[in-house]
Formats: sequence, structure tokens, C-alpha cells
Amino acid sequence: MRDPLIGIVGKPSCGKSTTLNSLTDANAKVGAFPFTTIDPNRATGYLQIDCACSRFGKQDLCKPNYGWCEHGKRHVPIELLDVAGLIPGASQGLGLGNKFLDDLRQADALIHVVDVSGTTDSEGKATRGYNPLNDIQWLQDEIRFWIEGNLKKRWGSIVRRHIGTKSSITETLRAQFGGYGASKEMVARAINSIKDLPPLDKWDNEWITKVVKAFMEVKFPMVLALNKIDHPDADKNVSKIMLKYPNMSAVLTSALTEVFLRKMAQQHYIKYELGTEFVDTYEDLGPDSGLKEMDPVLKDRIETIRDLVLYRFGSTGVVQVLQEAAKKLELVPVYTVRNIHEFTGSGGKYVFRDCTLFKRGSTVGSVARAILGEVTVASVEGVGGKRVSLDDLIGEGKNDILSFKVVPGGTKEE
Ligand SMILES: Nc1nc2c(ncn2[C@@H]2O[C@H](COP(=O)(O)OP(=O)(O)O)[C@@H](O)[C@H]2O)c(=O)[nH]1
Ligand SMILES: [Mg+2]
Repeated sequence: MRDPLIGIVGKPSCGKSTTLNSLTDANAKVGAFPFTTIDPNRATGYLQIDCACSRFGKQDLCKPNYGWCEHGKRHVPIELLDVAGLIPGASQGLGLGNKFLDDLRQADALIHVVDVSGTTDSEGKATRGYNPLNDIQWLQDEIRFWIEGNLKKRWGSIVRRHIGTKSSITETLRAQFGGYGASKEMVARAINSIKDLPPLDKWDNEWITKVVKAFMEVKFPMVLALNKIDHPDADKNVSKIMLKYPNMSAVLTSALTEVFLRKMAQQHYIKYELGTEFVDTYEDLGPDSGLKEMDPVLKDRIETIRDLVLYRFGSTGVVQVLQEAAKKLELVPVYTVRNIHEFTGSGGKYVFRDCTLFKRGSTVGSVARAILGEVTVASVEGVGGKRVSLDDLIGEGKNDILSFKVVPGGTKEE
């Protein structure tokens, strides 16, 4: 299993890069996470979770190898991709067209950043009073046209081969959708979600559209980041979107505010608890806080942010939008430890040093393979030293703290 990747999509100037930056700025305590790919649009973000250390009252001893943990709130590395260049017509090759769509393939879930200030048109040019409802529709259409287009180009031969090889619908579509990184289970889940699906050779364009839509739901689960909520026109546009799409996951965000607050915290002007409404200044905490005093302009800006964003919405929303995307992917943090009673790693007193995100329902065996590679696992222990089998499944609070005992020098037999 490869690392989960969250794609950030949206029209130009909606705030994709700002959102990415707001989630990735290198915190002083953070070590670089060794992701394999080097790509200017890729960055490590941090997913905020409730760390296992708080379950056992060991917050003071928690010291992650990657990311950081503060008072039981852990920030686990997760890879993000800024998918730039999508404009209406991209599936026909407009803008960066196919480059965009190729980037998209690798994503496991999408955060669609929508500019709800109405100050940018469908191509990202400055305007006023634009209705962002349009953006939600055309972006989904573009992705769909792209997938449908690829399918229809070859439809005749797909059908012939389907019949000639007596394949199931899942098998045939798996071959077609494999390029999007879709597993057989994903294709099956999409197919099974459609009622009264006729045999593949009877599909007309409408059925193909239905199938592609179902596939998109599975392969590209989407969360809306309704961004620029600090703007005065945002409220009415947010209401319109919520009314029209009551069932879509949506989070209100102000990415620009988050970038600013993190910068102010780094420069020791404020104390800021990520993902919350709590911002404390020199005035609030006094000279012992180690905070610097702000000039009137900065003070004013912080006051405005408190009024317009933090107190009204409870946070800037960017931490939550990533959590929402992780929820769509059903990601579960799994902690691997050396000592299952102390939760320590190799040497030292610190606990829960390693944490990796896996899909809920993954087997303990697949966790072992992903973390250890192809070695022979002699035994696995869970909390309390309880024996865990390689076939057991992981979930929140269930088989999510594991200690693998490996056969020394043992390599897996075929
Ligand atoms: N008011 C406001 N402006 C924002 C916010 N997020 C981004 N912007 C601004 O929108 C413009 C485009 O942002 P950018 O991240 O470059 O958009 P991208 O083209 O989607 O990557 C920039 O001027 C940002 O400062 C926000 O939350 N509030
Ligand atoms: Mg950008």
C-alpha cells in the first residue's frame, strides 16, 4: 500500500496554494518526512488526530519520530498535492488540461477549494458578485468528461473484448479504470451502488455517465473547502451552496487567515492552538509568556481575525477540512511500538514514536508488510500483551497499537 495522497483542486485563484501552505508550513519541531517523490506541488501536511498517548495518560512522554504531539493532539504527516491548472474545458485540453488530469490520477481524495467571496470568475479572473455555485458543478463535470472521454474513445473494442472474454463488468471496468489507481474492490463498490444496471453491451451514454459518476464517488471522494469566509460576501454564497448541496461534506475555511496566524505564532507574537479559535497575545498572557508586543496595526489585524473568522466560525477551518478528507478515506492511525507495555520504541523512554495511517479494515498482516517489508513476522502483540493475528482487522481503538516480533534474519517464503 502506498501513502495516502490528498489532492487539492479548484479553479485558479480560489486559494489552493494558500490552503496547501496553511497546512504544511514547517513547524520548528517537525522533522522532514521522507516521502519518495519530489514534486514542487507536493508537500507534507499534518493531519490532527487524538493521539493514543492521551488514552494512557502518557502525553508528557509522547515524542513522534515524524510530526509532533501536543497535549495529546498529534499531527501525523500526510501527503498533499496542489493540482493546478483546472479551468472549464480542461478535459478538452484547455489550460493545462491533461497535465492536470494526470496529476489527479494519483489522488485518493480531493479537497475542492471554492472561492465563496464571489470575487473571481470561473477562470479565476477578478470580478465581483460571481456565483460560486457554478464552480462546484463544472469542476465535477470536467473530471467526469475526462473519464467518460477515455472510456468512449475505446467503447467499441471494450464491448467486443468484454463479450469475447466472457468477463464480468467488474473485470472489464477494472482494466479500464486501473489507470486511475482503482482497485478491484473500488470498481466493485461503484458497480454495486447502481440499481438495475443492464449488461455492459447494452449501456448507452446515460448508463456510462451513471457508472462514471459512481466510480468518481468511490475513487475521488470529495470535500468542499468553502474558502475566503473572511470576505463580507461569503455568507450569502455559503448559504446558497449549502441549500443546493445539503449532502456534500463542506467546511468553511479562511486559508489566508491560517497562514497569517501560523506566521505570527512562529514569530512569537501570538500563541495559537492549531485548529481552534484560541489566539493569545502579549496583552492576554503578560511578559512571562515570552511573546513579543505587537504594533497597533498587527493588533488591529488580530482583532479583526478574531471577530470575522475565529469567533464566528470557531476556527479557520483548514485543520478540519483535512480531517474531513481523511474521514472520507477512512484512515486509521496505527501505532507500532517495540515494547507493548510501555509503548516505547527502541531505547529511550519516549512513547508512540511511530504512527502510520491505514485504511480502516486493513489487516494486521498488510500493516506489517507496509512497515517492515517482506520479513517473517513471528508474532504480533496488542495492548496488554494480547496476541493478535495477521488476519485481524484494524480500526479506531482496535488493533491500532501493535508490536511486531520478527524472526531474526528471516525472509518470507514464497
Ligand atoms: N480573503 C481571502 N483571500 C484568500 C484566501 N485564501 C487565498 N486568498 C487569496 O486568493 C488569491 C489566490 O490564492 P492562491 O492560493 O494563489 O490560489 P490558487 O491559484 O488556487 O493556488 C491570493 O491573493 C490569496 O491571498 C482567504 O482565505 N481569504
Ligand atoms: Mg496556486
